[in-house]
Amino acid sequence: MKQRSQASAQPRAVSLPLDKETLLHFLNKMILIRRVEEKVAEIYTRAKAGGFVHLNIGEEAAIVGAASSLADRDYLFTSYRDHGWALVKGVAPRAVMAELYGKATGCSKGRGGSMHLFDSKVRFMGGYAIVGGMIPIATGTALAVTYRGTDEVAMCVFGEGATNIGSFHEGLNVAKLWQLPVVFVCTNNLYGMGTAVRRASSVSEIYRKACAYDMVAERIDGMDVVATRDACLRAVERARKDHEPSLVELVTYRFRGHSMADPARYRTDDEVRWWRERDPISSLEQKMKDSGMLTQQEIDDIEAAVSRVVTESVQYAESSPAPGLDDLYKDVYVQSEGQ
Ligand SMILES: Cc1ncc(C[n+]2csc(CCOP(=O)(O)OP(=O)(O)O)c2C)c(N)n1
Repeated sequence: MKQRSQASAQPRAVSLPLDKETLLHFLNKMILIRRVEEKVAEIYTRAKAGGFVHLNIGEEAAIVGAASSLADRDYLFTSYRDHGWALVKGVAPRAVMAELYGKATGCSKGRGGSMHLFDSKVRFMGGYAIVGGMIPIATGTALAVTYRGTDEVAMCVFGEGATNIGSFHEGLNVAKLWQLPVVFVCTNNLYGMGTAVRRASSVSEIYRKACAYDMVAERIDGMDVVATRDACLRAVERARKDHEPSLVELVTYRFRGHSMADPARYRTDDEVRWWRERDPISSLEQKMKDSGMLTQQEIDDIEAAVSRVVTESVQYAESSPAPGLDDLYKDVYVQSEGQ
């Protein structure tokens, strides 16, 4: 019988067993997410982007570690906190930025905005605003893969708040019962809006919930990109080769409020400081420097290259056209009369 709920309750220590090229790739992506998100915060404050905006700042290691365990042909589903996930799955930064601006060149043609990024070409399947709403859809995609007899994997990402929702339990049950190639990834950032996990969930170590479905589960330090990548790679391989679903809990922290509208007064300064000292980007930089794999000049070069990408993506979004009025009638389930 497969071992269940393998991890200890304690997140693991930061590790560095990979080659320089791979680690530089991770660092690059993490810095890209951070700088894009900072720019998004700025444009939102200047009222260039509408609706709600939820930032990934602080969660970059979880995102890069998990998404880099996927092959191009694999599917990725996530929540409204989706900018970083879209970028790592291969959605162009300019298409993400244009979507935030509501422009026709956005990855969802300007109709989705921040919470509904989507690009089926790179199998980035959204961007869902309903908490837990992506779980049945990702599970259904894994069922479709099984019917087709191909070897893709569906990764389904959600916050710990979603694990109290019915669809989480329905999804895990069916995934295990039908042996579907799906990896459930819970980014446990310890708060669902302003509510601490221990006040909302009878079990605050989320990975333990998988035992109800006899599912393999691990709890990982989601501030450690390498440990995250390793755990997700194990889960992806289990799904691909054995059609064995898993739940991976990534313990992480969002440095900002729930959304741009949230001043985050429900957390103490000490708590936020404790987590900021574990910033996933500076931790990786320091580890790489300490082991002689990275110089300050290399960091400066990455920052400069990322800065150019961010500037270009904003220029692209600013100069792109808004969707035309005719677009109102396109891509809807039922076309109106005469269309
Ligand atoms: C079904 C449903 N209930 C309530 C909400 C309102 N809501 C939006 S985000 C959120 C908190 C979710 O927290 P979590 O799943 O931990 O994700 P995080 O925002 O921390 O990434 C809630 C309750 C919603 N969008 N959908």
